[in-house]
Amino acid sequence: MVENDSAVALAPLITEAADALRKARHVCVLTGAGISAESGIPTFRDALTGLWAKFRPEDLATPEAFERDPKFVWDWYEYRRELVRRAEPNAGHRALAELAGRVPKLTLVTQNVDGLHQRAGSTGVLEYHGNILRDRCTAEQVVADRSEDSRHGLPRCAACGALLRPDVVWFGEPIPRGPMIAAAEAAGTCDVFLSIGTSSLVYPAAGLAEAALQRGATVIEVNPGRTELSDAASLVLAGPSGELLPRLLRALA
Ligand code: BJW
Repeated sequence: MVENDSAVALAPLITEAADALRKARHVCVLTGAGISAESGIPTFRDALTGLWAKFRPEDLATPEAFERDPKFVWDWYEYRRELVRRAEPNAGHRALAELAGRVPKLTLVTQNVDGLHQRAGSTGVLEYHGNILRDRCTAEQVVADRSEDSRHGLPRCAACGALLRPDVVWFGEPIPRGPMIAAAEAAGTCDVFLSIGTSSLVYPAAGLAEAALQRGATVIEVNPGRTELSDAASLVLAGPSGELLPRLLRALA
């Protein structure tokens, strides 16, 4: 096979990343919207296309927006749910599921709400920002079923009739306690940290790579673009995760 220029330029970096993974006892992985881009799900900051193009995602993913206009916010989530339901995991998701079997311990933290890691075979995934396919009761704050009459208006809780919302974490809301504690523990104890397909703009998720760096871990970024993390990362693999993660896995063999 004739490799193109960027594939050749990346070869020593892939080898270096594979060496670090080979020596690692605990690998912590943080994924963001970029890993699902090759499954056809727009990244968070590219999410507003078509009818939604004139809005900013930062203005829709807030409790204030939902309070102001729940129907409008629900319409956006129903549109995105449909995209997620139709999407399939890609080679990047599958490579991470396989990587878990090749290293002594792997903790996978995802900021994504699409459930594609689980569908690719990853287990024990820490959903840092929730899951778009679940509904949560706004009164009891628990995952809930929809009442029968939800088809005629806004979705209502089958148990208590209160308004439902998507079970995701909006700006200004706390990260669910279980995933937050487990992710902090993994970032603080891993020897290799992989940051994949995230702009590293949103905290506290972006702080996980910083914690790993401070503790002396090798931090490897996989992303076709530069991010807030790129300058500090130990290694930057510049390219799409659906190509580079399978390549990294092959180099590990
Ligand atoms: C590819 C690719 C390919 C493309 N392959 N890559 C400290 C400092 C400053 C601010 C704060 C701070 N601490 C907290 C804040 C406030 C705020 C925050 O971070 N704001 C920033 C905008 C500055 N954080 C919060 O509010 C958080 N809560 C909190 O801190 O609570 C405190 C609290 C404590 C106790 C009580 C009460 C409160 C909550 C953050 C919630 C984020 N939620 C969202 C929405 C989820 C639901 C939904 O999807 O609708 O999560 S926002 C959005 O951003 C979403 C994402 O998970 C998250 C991260 O985005 P991500 O994944 O990085 O996507 P993109 O689009 O930004 O980047 C995609 C990347 O992929 C790009 O780099 C591309 O190049 C790359 N890419 N193709 C690989 N093929």
